[in-house]
Order: sequence, then structure tokens, then C-alpha cells
Amino acid sequence: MNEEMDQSMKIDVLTIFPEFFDTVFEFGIIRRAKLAEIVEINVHDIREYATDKHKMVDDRPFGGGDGMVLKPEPIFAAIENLIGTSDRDAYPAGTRVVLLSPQGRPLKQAVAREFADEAKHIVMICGRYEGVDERVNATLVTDEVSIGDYVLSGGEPAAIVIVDSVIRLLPNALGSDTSAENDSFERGLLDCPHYTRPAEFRGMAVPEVLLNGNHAEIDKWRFEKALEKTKLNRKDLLTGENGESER
Ligand code: 9D3
Repeated sequence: MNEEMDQSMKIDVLTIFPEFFDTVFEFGIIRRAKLAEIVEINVHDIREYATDKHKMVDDRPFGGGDGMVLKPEPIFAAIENLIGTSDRDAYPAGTRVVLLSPQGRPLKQAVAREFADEAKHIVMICGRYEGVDERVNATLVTDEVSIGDYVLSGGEPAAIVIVDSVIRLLPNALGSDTSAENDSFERGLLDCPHYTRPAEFRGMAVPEVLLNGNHAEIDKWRFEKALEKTKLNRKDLLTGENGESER
């Protein structure tokens, strides 16, 4: 096949809990994208790359302290198997090795867009415990990403979030009736409220403007409601102090 024609993406997930991903990629847009061969997703148990007799994947931190640290050897072996090299500078073009970590660059729509536009092969490394041996970060990782300022038990939920946000931006992943350009974060505003039938439910009426068929008035109402909601819940989107403006 002509290389410029092939817009498909390969995603590999490295985790010590592969069962965590057993069903998450089997619904909706992700399922359809897999069936349409827009994306191929494979989940790998880091333990399968451990070579010692106890299949050790973690160890105590040098310098002391609580918790365990993921060992470098199995992760280097996994990357060499999946990419063909553990030399970051020798990765094929379009290869991203993403470490999910609380220390990462915050995930924004612009980051998902960058991966969707530029990556052909993404390997996600899910951290656990207190973290991952820093030599993984220093040598293998091209992008360290966090999904926000709250504490997770590991990188697995973050990997799922990134996979979802990236796949829906791949060419042809959404049905022709939907467009990623209309998504609220691509516009920099939260979405307006939505209503469907019945026009009155338990005494609550749908706003009259939505029923009168005047589309100029409807567009104006929707914009005003979106602005109101954004001022209330996400002032940072309006003042450009959250990095979202790099769209
Ligand atoms: C005690 C200090 N903590 C660092 C902030 C330790 C720690 C907390 C949580 C170490 C690892 C984790 C597990 N979290 C992730 O691996 C993670 C994560 C997150 O916790 N929040 C947002 N995004 C991400 S991406 C990976």
C-alpha cells in the first residue's frame, strides 16, 4: 500500500494489569475504528518481558522511602521488541513512547490533536506504585503526560483517556454526521444545554426559542448559554490561562 495513503495507527499499551483493558476498547467509536482498521490496539503484560526466575517487575527505591519502583529491564525489553530499538533517536518517524505520570505535561485537546496528526505508532507505559525507574524516562520516553491534577492509583485509566481522545480525532473515526471540529474544546467554549422530547416533562418546559424554528435566534441562544456555562465552570478557558489557547 502507498505509505501516504495509510492513515492507520498502532497503539501498544504496557501495563502490569493487562486485564484492566479487557473490555474498555470494545464499545462505540473505538470499537468501530478497530473494525474499520483505522487503529490497532494491543495490550502487553510487562511481566512477560521479565527475564529473571521470579518475573520481577518492581523493586525497592534506592535512597529509601515507601513503595516500589518499576524496574527498567522489562520495559527496555518490551520497547526493543515493539519498536526494534531502545535508542529514542533511532525510532521510526511517527513513533511516540508515552509515559503516563503525575509529573507529565497536562493532557489538553491540543495534545490529543498532536498525537492524532503526527503519530503512526504510540506505545503507552502505565506507571504504578511510586513510579518508574528514571532511566526509562531519560532514554525511551518521547512524551510524559498527565491527565490532570488528581491522584490515580496508576497510569492505566490515563492511558484509556488518551486512547479515546486520540482515536476520535483520526480521519474517518467519527461517522459522517459528526465532526470533531464542532467539539466544544476545539471551539474553546463549553457546550450549550440540549433538550429532546417531550416539550414538557414533570412541569419543566423546553426553552421556547428552541421550538420556534428561528435558527439565527437559536444559534444566538446557544452561544449565550455556552458562554454563561463557561464563565461559571471554566473561567480559565476564557482568560487563556490554562494552555488551551495553543490550539
Ligand atoms: C507521593 C507522591 N505521588 C506523586 C504525585 C505518588 C504517586 C501518585 C500516583 C505516584 C504514582 C501515582 C499513580 N498515577 C499515575 O501513574 C498517573 C496519573 C495520576 O495520578 N494523575 C493524573 N494523571 C496521571 S498519568 C499517570
